[in-house]
Amino acid sequence: MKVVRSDDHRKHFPKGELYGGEFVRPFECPERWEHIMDRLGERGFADMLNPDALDMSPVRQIHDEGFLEFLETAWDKWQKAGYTGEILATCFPARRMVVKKPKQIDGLVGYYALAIETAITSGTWEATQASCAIAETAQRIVAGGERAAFALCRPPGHHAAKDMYGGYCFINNAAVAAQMFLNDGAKRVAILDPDFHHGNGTQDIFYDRDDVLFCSLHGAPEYAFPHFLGYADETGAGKGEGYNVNYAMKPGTGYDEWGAALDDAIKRIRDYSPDALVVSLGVDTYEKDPISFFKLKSEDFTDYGSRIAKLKLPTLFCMEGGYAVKEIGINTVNVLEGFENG
Ligand code: 5XA
Ligand code: ZN
Repeated sequence: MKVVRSDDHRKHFPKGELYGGEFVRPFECPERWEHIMDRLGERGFADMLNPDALDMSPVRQIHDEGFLEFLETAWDKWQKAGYTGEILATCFPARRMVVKKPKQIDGLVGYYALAIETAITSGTWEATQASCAIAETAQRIVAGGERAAFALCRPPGHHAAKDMYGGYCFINNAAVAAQMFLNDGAKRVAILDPDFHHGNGTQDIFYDRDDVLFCSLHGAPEYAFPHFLGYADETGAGKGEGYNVNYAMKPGTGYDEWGAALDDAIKRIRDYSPDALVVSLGVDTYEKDPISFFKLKSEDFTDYGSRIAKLKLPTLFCMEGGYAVKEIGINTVNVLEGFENG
């Protein structure tokens, strides 16, 4: 399986994340990428490519123009305001407030952010563009006839909505790739999101569409980030009704229950009969993940990779979350190997 990767991910490295009332070193850190690369190397994934230049046209099909302009210019505006720290939101349009786009940078940050843990720094936009270029290049590899490709995206993407960033995500890489399959002539595309967190951004983007089936397996929003989306009764709207499927699971969920949800998602994907599959590959379902509460073991990742392979679809894996840094490489590569041998 070809792997697309870029050193430019290092340009996004915020110093701090607000967690439990303290500023801590961000869980989403460059070493995650290094560990995955090391493990890919150890396991013989030698076909590694840098991405082609980013094509903004599919990105514009997915994201709001004002939002993209914000991501591109936020750092300059922040500096011009005289701030010396990293960009963090300090206020939001909460209930019964007016959701009008402000002109001043603090207001803009609150308008476009969905969570405060995600800082923007000087290199965030460049790293974000590289991450999306990785997904685009990997999509072209699969669209060109390869059975699968792995897009080692960093920063990740599945929380990024049409016009919101947060949960470490800025551009929704998986959504851009799905749109590219459609642009290439696919009639239907499925996105399977086995990351521990609900893919609220992907849901937001495709909620009223029937050309993309979205299935997300995640920690129930009563207990888990992003808290305000991801319930099982969110099933799509308008012609998208029935094409959004949420499997919200409780703290302590192990592989038996999780695997049953995966099997159901796989069945729905098979029934949908898509032309391509995009997997939002997060491995924060792992039992030792520091910010999650599922109980998957390393061997379960191999098993579920092989279950996904049974769909026999052209498949693009886009990297999302996973913070048990030591094991992130093992678990990620286990999915890919499970798929290849499945
Ligand atoms: O998949 N999403 C993540 O792993 C990010 C979660 C951020 C929680 N504050
Ligand atoms: Zn996650």
